Amino acid sequence: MQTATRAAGPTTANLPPPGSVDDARVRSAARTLRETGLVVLEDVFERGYIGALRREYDVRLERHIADRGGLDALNAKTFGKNQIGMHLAPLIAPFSDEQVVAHPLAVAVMEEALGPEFACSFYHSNTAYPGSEVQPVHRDHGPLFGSAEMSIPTPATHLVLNVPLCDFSEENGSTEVWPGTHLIVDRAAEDRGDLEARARTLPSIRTNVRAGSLVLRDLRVWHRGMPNRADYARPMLAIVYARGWVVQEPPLSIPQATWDDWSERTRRIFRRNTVVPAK
Ligand SMILES: O=C(O)CCC(=O)C(=O)O
Repeated sequence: MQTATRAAGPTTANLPPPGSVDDARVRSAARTLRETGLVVLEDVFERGYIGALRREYDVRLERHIADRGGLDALNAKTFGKNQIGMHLAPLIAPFSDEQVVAHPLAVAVMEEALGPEFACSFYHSNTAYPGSEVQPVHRDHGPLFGSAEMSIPTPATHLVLNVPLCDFSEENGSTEVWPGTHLIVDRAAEDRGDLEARARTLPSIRTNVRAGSLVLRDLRVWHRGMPNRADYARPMLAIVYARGWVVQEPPLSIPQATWDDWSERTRRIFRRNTVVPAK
């Protein structure tokens, strides 16, 4: 049996100096993220790069569906009809590319939002498959404390980095989000289950973004997957980063070859995970 070792974290001193990104863009993006709960970083990748990721993703997705007995069988386990959540394990190229998991612009914004010690232990994806239906309004993480203890919002603790793998539109099921809802602390325990009704009284937007953009979202933001009426799937990578003191379990298994390919800076972000020998 192969053994797994916990990845040793490089020290902060090993991080490359900042400066490769536009500081004004970072500050502006971090402010938007803080105030609205999400920010779109446009035109980060060439379309051809996303196209190549997409082709690899489609192979994994079709295998994922087939391995689970087809779409109908899989639907018994999905959150909404044809709304497919899939982990990207094993974490190998092209999904492990540092440009994806530790893009300098996204890293700089996350450092502003989560502090320099932020870490990642969750790598997932969401696909609105053709024929998908609307999901219930939900948040991926609630306020850190209930209102009995604290009725004011805390700064962000968890962010998801979404990497759209095609142009997102209302036709193909771009996510619906409620900006500003990351700052809502429920007044009563019973409010927690009633987001659907509450959301109807609040303004929402759709994440109609071009392929090549990144979307950073506070996990507390209310949102839902939407119907895909196109004849092709609408996938996005969903990588979660959290403040350094947050424990995200279970850790990811990172193949040794992936770990060896990464810079010290990327290893530091993924330091909480388990490096496993190649099979
Ligand atoms: O795919 C989307 O647009 C959102 C999916 C989602 O929020 C979920 O599955 O929890």
